[in-house]
Amino acid sequence: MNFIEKLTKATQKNKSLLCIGLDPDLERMPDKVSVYEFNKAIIEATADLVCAYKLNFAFYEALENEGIEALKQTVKYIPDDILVIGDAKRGDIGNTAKAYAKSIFDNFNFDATTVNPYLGFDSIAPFLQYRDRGVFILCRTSNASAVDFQSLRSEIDGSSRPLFEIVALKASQWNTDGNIGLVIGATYPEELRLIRQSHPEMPLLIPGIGAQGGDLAATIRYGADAHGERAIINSSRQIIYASRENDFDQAARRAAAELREQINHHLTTLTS
Ligand code: OMP
Repeated sequence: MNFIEKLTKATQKNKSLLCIGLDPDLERMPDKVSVYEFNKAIIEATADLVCAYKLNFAFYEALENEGIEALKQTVKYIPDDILVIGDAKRGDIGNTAKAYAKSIFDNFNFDATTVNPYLGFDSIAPFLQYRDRGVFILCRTSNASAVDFQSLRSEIDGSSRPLFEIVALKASQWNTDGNIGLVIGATYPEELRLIRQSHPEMPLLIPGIGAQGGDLAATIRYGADAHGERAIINSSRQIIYASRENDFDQAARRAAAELREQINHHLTTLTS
């Protein structure tokens, strides 16, 4: 099964576009709970509510060996029918990219990853060679400074376009094996609308809901494809830190259930 089939199955089975970001931060986690125990409890409490989990490498690397071990064990613990995204945002010259891809896909066994396109095609090609895995290319990031480079206009095929649109165009040209997706922040709904319009079938990973204040209604309206699918709506802090007490897993479940319900409500308004 390739990553799109896995994503579609998980979305349909759990009636969910929700992706929970497992971004462990010791300062916000309950005391005396290890990173792996924390993740395990959240996964146990929410696995029927999501289409994917996303693990951002930064939070694990910051915790040295314990973090890396927790990253490995967490990927193994996630049920096989849920998509697991390793958010590594890699981008480097070809042979280095090949080592990154081996680490993420062979060693950690992620179904998909995030990559930074600044170095161009040969930095992404080693990831694409894993044809059954997903490669999400940063297109329009959720942060305020996204405009610094991503909004700069450049000439392509005789017309002037902002860089994020050119990234999306190139990504669709590179997508010969159907394993590319794009990352677009929920904090930029107009850009999301433009990209979805030009790339109706592209899977979109959309972070920025919750702690970053992205607009959920607009995200669903513009981000979902014609079947109400292929949009992976990520929320990390709002869900995993819903409580710092012993009930943190059940609080995460309540927050995830509520967000999934809101997403599904917005989806019904699209089709009605
Ligand atoms: P919360 O703001 O806590 O929901 O976390 C957002 C997660 O999505 C973090 O892991 C970010 O690194 C990631 N992210 C963004 O916030 N903005 C982006 O543009 C891209 C990503 C990402 O690639 O997932």
